[in-house]
Amino acid sequence: MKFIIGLFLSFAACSGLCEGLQITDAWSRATVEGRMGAVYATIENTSGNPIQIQGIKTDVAKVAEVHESYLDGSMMRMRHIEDFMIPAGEVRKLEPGGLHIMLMRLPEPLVEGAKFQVEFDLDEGGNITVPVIVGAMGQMSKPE
Ligand SMILES: [Cu+2]
Repeated sequence: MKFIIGLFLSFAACSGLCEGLQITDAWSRATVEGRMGAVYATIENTSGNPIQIQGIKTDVAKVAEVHESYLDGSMMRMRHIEDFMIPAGEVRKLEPGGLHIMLMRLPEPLVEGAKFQVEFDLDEGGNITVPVIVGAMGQMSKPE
């Protein structure tokens, strides 16, 4: 029985990719001309080592970086997290009001219903490309 469970777990960890980092449920919101966008997702490190995201690339924005929203008194502010690290076995949720991938200098606004891709470069040399779906403006969770 132990053997069967072990087998199942190793399959689950490798569905889609075996890099050790699983990025799922990525979504974004429609934007207005000249404004920034954001990508939200669930990032899980299924490996036994910490993994750092070193760079993020996408065709829809000239700059993409990890940000964290935080409350400064009553003001919502954001800071850039330069070395975004996911400890071994941990999950980081990127969601409105918290961690997010900021998309800056968008040549074109993001349109509801569109799809695009984001590429994550990892410190161990690999990279992961993730599909992102664009929801409505003001959407608070992944579009159906
Ligand atoms: Cu931001």
